[in-house]
Amino acid sequence: MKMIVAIVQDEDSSRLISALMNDGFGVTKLATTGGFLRAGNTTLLIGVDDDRFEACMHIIEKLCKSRRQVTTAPLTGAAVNMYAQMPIEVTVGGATVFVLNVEQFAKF
Ligand code: 2BA
Repeated sequence: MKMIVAIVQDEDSSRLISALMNDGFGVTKLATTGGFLRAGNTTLLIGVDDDRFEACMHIIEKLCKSRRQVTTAPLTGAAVNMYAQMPIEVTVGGATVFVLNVEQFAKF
């Protein structure tokens, strides 16, 4: 079994959760905040059996789109004085996905 930790954009989260649930995946949604943009995003925890792992990854890849976003993100360190007011453009997403092996799974 694997645990998929998928950080996705809020705009994609609703459709993604619906698609995963319709295919029988269990999903937990967390409201999270990106460290760079300091904007809201969504983190999904999805526990999947090994034989359904690829199907789950495929749904995530299919439904999460990358978007260009302009921001005046709060900068840290030496860059603060030089660039703090300059808008910058970044490409966010589709999805940032971490895959962990699950040692044990129990429901009580
Ligand atoms: P944020 O940290 O708000 O980052 C949003 C986007 O800003 C990133 O998109 C990336 O394109 C850009 N970005 C991030 N750090 C940057 C930096 N130091 N300099 C220039 N541009 C930077 P994504 O890479 O698609 O990441 C989307 C969200 O996924 C991130 O939101 C963060 O919440 C999460 N994330 C990405 N990589 C991560 C990691 N290694 N560990 C944990 N969370 C991660």
